Amino acid sequence: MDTVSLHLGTRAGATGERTVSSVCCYCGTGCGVRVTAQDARVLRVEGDPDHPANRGKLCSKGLMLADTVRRDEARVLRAQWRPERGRERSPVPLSDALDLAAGKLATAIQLYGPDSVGFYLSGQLLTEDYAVFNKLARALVGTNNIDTNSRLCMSSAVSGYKLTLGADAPPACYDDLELADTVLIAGSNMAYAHPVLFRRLEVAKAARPEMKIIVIDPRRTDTTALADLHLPIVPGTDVALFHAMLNVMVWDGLIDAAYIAAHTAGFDALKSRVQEFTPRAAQDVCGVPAADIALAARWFGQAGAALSLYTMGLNQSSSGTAKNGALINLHLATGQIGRPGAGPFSLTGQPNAMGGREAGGMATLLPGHRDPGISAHRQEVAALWGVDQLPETAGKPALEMFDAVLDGQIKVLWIAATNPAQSLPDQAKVRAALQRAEFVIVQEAYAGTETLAYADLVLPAATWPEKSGTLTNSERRISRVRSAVPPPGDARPDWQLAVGVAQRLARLIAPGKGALFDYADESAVFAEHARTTAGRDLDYSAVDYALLDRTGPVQWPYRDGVSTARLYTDGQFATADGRARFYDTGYMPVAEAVSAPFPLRLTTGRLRDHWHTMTRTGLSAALTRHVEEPWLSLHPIDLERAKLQAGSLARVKSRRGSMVLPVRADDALRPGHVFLPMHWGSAFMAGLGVNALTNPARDPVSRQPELKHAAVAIAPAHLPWQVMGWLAGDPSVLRAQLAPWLRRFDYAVVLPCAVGPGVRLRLAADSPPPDHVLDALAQALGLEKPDAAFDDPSRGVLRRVRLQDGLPTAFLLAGDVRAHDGLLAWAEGGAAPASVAMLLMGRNQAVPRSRTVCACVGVTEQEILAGTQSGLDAEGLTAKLGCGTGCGSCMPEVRRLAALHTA
Ligand SMILES: Nc1nc2c(c(=O)[nH]1)N[C@H]1C(S)=C(S)[C@@H](COP(=O)(O)OP(=O)(O)OC[C@H]3O[C@@H](n4cnc5c(=O)[nH]c(N)nc54)[C@H](O)[C@@H]3O)O[C@H]1N2
Ligand SMILES: Nc1nc2c(c(=O)[nH]1)N[C@H]1C(S)=C(S)[C@@H](COP(=O)(O)OP(=O)(O)OC[C@H]3O[C@@H](n4cnc5c(=O)[nH]c(N)nc54)[C@H](O)[C@@H]3O)O[C@H]1N2
Ligand code: SF4
Ligand SMILES: [Mo]
Repeated sequence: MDTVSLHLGTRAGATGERTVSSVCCYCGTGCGVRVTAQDARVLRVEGDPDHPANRGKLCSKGLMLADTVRRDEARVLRAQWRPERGRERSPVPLSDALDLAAGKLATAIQLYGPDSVGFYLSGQLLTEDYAVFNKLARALVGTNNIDTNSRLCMSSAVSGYKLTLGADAPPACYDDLELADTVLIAGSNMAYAHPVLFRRLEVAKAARPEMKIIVIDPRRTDTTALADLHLPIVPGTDVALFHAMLNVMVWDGLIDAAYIAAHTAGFDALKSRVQEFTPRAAQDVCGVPAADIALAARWFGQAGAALSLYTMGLNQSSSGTAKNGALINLHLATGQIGRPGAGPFSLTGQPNAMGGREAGGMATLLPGHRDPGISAHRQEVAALWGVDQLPETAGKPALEMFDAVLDGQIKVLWIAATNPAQSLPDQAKVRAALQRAEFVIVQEAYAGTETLAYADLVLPAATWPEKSGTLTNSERRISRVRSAVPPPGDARPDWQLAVGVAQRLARLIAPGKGALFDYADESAVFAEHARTTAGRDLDYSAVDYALLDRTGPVQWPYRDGVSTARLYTDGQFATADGRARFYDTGYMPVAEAVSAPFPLRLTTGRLRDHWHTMTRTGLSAALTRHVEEPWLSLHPIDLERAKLQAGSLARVKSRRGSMVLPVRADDALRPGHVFLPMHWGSAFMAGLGVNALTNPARDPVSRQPELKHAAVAIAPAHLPWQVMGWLAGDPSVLRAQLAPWLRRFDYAVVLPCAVGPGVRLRLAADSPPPDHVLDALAQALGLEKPDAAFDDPSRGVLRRVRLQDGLPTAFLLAGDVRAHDGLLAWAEGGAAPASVAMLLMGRNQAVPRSRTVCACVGVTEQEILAGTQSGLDAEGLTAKLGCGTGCGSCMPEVRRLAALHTA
């Protein structure tokens, strides 16, 4: 009985509080959460002990979810429209906005045909959202131009699975993390990106230390801290490495000939291909010792059960499909699939990238794992939807879609739940396309995103925890997302906005088709979608909301009332003859050669506490503390070679763009390699953000771009005139207010504060600006009439502070920033200085605040280092300081810091 009431989702308490079972809105782990709300307020978010994905655990991002729920100006609360470019947008009633969208679509379809419309969606939509958008695009508009940011994320995993196993389905499940004897983690920093799964692996490894963990990553990440063997390969060389591992397995007799004979095809060709990939040959290509490659092969080949976990280090590559295929080859050759603890397990990035793949939410997919290029599949879907036919012309994948916008083929672009003006590679081109489009619709939940700047029409979207629907996590598990509070303002769930436009558009272009979008509620959308899976590899046609309420989350395929934990247990694959295919592929180097004048390799990726373009995590001070600002990290040798000091500003350039930011020394990188976090874009800094630099070259099969590799150059940026400002208040309001300053300097950032609500402003220029600019700057921070000042405008120096009740509420240091740390310490609640004037002159000694390592408990690096100096190990630190006792996401770092001192 208990489980019934739990899974039903909502439980009311005495004080008007209610608790709703739902799922975290971030990564593809798909952790269950319990959201407690009162009226429209979310009071707290906790891990759901009954959810099989996380059994109550959450990472720092999940634990801080309540911090990021907003109902004010941080959100898009109303529809907005600008009748002409260059004008400001103004609010319009939602129904007018839906009319406008329908009108624009109808005109484009009538004048230029259905393929003049493009939909660019997101792996963060719910399955119901995809289902409606997909039907709208293909069955009503009549175009296959519907793609998602999964093209930047999972599409190489999709093609890898389909070309080998026959269907886009991860064959393993989370329980395999405990059952594996060897775990191969390739191109995944799961300590940061899938922390709750990583925690499970840490526990498993502690319980069974003989478990072997191999990590393949060019960087020494926190994930490598758990590794018995780390292979820091040169980026892009994974295929050579996997082939060499197979070479060793063949020589050592570690392959499973019986399995190969019974269940696969194509081994002989692959076997002769890998002959040339000796460990020695691979050592030269991959930059890791031949002996380590051989050791990895043996650990894998000799394991009772071998599990691979892999993500963007494989997928985001111009050979992403080949990397996936070459890794899956290892499993097929050794029969390490379809058994407990074994299998090639692609972890999904976004919460519902899987649901999108199921619902056909990509140009190259149709609902129920069908293919728009196959006429029988189009016919089946048309029949299920009750239309005569679906469009034949191939749809455009993400980057091709933006190319088509740029060359004028696509006129109307509808963007939902993604921020392409930050996340797509080669931003200069992306921005040009957005500028060129005739009409851009942006359906967005949070205010101030990079992409909103290009919107002609903004549709206000509801978001977590307002939305209701389903999603599928990495282990094929379908969970209910339940709304805990109503959406604010005019915001509506994404599927409802799509229905609103679809019904209006039908009236304009195909009156009979309005009925296609008559859904009573989201459960009706799900029911229609679930029917498209009947008889397919992923069959969950028997699943509906009532069943999910009764039983809790289920794993597809779901047949005869039973979830399927693992696929291919009988050795029958989803191909016509039931045999899996070896992927016979050569090794191709990265698309962009690294040579003068771009001698360094740039790779990009994630930080622990930020999510993508930070629209949500940037609202939580606690999540900002781990890493407060964007920097470029380089190996100390490269830093020296470039004549740079840690903390100084550098200009980094690629063939496509450049940016200025501070540098850091990081010996976790290989010499010649630099790393940039993906999170900060032009909403936070001068220029076009990290993707100003990245390469749009893409995989020939999956069309996924090589976001993990670009050739760059770096040089000191001589910008001696510096500004540091700080202002208390709501960060989203202040960021909007200060945004114009980002466009006036080579280096400029406006960042959320890590302590208390507010923003920090930093600017740099080669010489002081004229007086009127200094005045404007002071005015922007509300410091025209400061409470204390020490100025010397002739040298471009302003030092000003505004006080309230004896505490700073704003300060500005221009031309002389020595007082910064002291002022910030005071502003953040430190003791008042004996003399404000002395402080402004920078005569007070202040220790800069130490970086926070543990976001949950608020333990700093300095406290941890002091603890290790007094002889504490990681466990001792946890006991004394409490770090790691919240979500535990910081434990790899705590262990690393502890080891650093004892080493
Ligand atoms: N904290 C946090 N978690 C997230 C997200 C987030 O934004 N923040 N986003 C979610 C999403 S959508 C995704 S897709 C996942 C991504 O999860 P991950 O893929 O784990 O994260 P990344 O940091 O993008 O890249 C992983 C690693 O690939 C390595 N790498 C680079 N080039 C190569 C290569 O050629 N070969 C190999 N073997 N490795 C290489 C990088 O050094 C990096 O450490 O994270 C999800 N979880
Ligand atoms: N250089 C570099 N670039 C990368 C990557 C990389 O590793 N390196 N990784 C790539 C990958 S794997 C991914 S997945 C992408 C992610 O890139 P994006 O998808 O662009 O990133 P997000 O910030 O998650 O964007 C989601 C947007 O949807 C809004 N939103 C939130 N909830 C809702 C909702 O319910 N409805 C609607 N309509 N909007 C909502 C958010 O405010 C936000 O603006 O970035 C890619 N870009
Ligand atoms: S691991 Fe963290 S971000 Fe991912 S679903 Fe769980 S709580 Fe959310
Ligand atoms: Mo992703």
